[in-house]
Amino acid sequence: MSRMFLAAALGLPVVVAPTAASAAPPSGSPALTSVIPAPAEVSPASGSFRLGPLTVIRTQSGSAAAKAVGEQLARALRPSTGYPLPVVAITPRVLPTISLLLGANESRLGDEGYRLQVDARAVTIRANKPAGLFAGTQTLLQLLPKEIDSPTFVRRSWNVAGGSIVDFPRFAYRGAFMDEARHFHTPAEIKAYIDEISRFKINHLHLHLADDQGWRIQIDSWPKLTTVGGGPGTGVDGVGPGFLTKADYRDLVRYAAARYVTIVPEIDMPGHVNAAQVAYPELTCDGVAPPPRTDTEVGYSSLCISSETTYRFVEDVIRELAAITPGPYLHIGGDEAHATTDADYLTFQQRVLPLVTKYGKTAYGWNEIAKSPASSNAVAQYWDTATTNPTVAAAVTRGTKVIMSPANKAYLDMKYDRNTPLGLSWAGYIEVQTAYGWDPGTHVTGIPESAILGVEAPLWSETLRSIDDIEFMAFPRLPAIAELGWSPATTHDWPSFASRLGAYGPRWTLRDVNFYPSPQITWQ
Ligand code: NGO
Repeated sequence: MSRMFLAAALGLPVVVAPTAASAAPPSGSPALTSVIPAPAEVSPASGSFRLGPLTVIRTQSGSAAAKAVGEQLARALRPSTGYPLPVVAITPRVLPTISLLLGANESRLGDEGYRLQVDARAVTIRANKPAGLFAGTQTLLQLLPKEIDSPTFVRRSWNVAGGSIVDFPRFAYRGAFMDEARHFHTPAEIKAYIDEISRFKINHLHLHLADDQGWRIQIDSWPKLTTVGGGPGTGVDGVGPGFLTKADYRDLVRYAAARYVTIVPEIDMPGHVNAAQVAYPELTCDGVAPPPRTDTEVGYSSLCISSETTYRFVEDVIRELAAITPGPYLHIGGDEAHATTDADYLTFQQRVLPLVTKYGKTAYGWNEIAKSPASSNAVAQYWDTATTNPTVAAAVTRGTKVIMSPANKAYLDMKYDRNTPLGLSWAGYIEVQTAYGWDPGTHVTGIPESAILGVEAPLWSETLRSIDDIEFMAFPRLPAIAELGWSPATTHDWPSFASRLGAYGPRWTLRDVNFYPSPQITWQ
């Protein structure tokens, strides 16, 4: 037993020296230090675990959730290894075992943390909660040779380097985002994105479900929102039609939950509502339907703030959306309401923010909602490019919490450089090093780490149509934002991140993920 393991066994503080690897990892097996996002503590040791034809996956007996995580792990490992990998509750000691066990009983692991231990006989992942087991299995996948991600059989040995990892997130909220309004992405495309983001311990997916160009979620009390607002000819350039039925949405919620991702729905208001007004002219002040819009202008539409019809509409939408959303957040937009006067904006938010609470959800909105006193128990999404914003800082002193998405760092729809064929550039070009090069906890004056729930990486769809387009903009920048959200600030190190990313690239290739081969990275 190493001194470190002895110390741990005796309950003494463990001194972690990640560079003191006593043995190089087995050939083709990644080092314990290669994981994205970087784990909190890594302690390499000698030896290794060999995943073989007799390996079993043992999960905490009596826990259906642990078993489900084990089954998912088995499904990820079977195609390339060709091994049967049965998932069982008890195993004979002689068999090489991957154990997923609850009851880690270690408070600093929280709900999502885990402890992973690798030696010649076993890989053991322990956690307080199933979410931690899921996170641990995502780490384990990265510790196997990259060919593990091959969709077809590969003949090779499957070793995991020895040692241990203790890991837990810096921030509770790590989000990705899809803009369904500008171009509708199908449920299959949303699931494909969930598969990829959950590998990096992203735990929320924000769906932007309505905007000027389209309405993408079924609302039973206002059916024309989708039959008109999601119909043919909607979306940017008129080529992004479609909408999610409630059944589609519930299925996505379940699919995401199985990967420990919470869906966050957004209906943007009082601006960005042209599609709703085309379907229901009574949502305008003059009762006249505006023409449908398929361009990318912003800031021209507004709900009619003085009309009671507006609040009947808003409450119906919030009630129906809250009823199909088990997650805690409901996003009400609130950005770029340039066609709403300041006074009207405040009137609107004073009525609408409490409606979200009435239906049992925490209100979440773009940082403009910080203007409203009613935002003190809401969450503001910081998309400003400035590193000072007195309005948001003042709201924070009143209790508003913040999720960081500064557009010049975290917007995945910004071009990488001037030659990027997709994307926009209004917030600048964002190469991988720029996406990685900031600290959410200190980025904005007056927004201390204690007020920050986490980070989110928006990916707006004005220029994106296919899943290939989405992947090209998201990867490799999404892992940068994921690391800022998960890893301790002390692990932040560009050369380390760049080299881990370079080693990760072939995995995307094996999984047929269309990533951008940034020239800032030495791809292996
Ligand atoms: C802005 C705007 C969106 C655009 C996006 C494009 C916010 C919060 N409002 O971000 O309508 O789609 O930029 O990058």
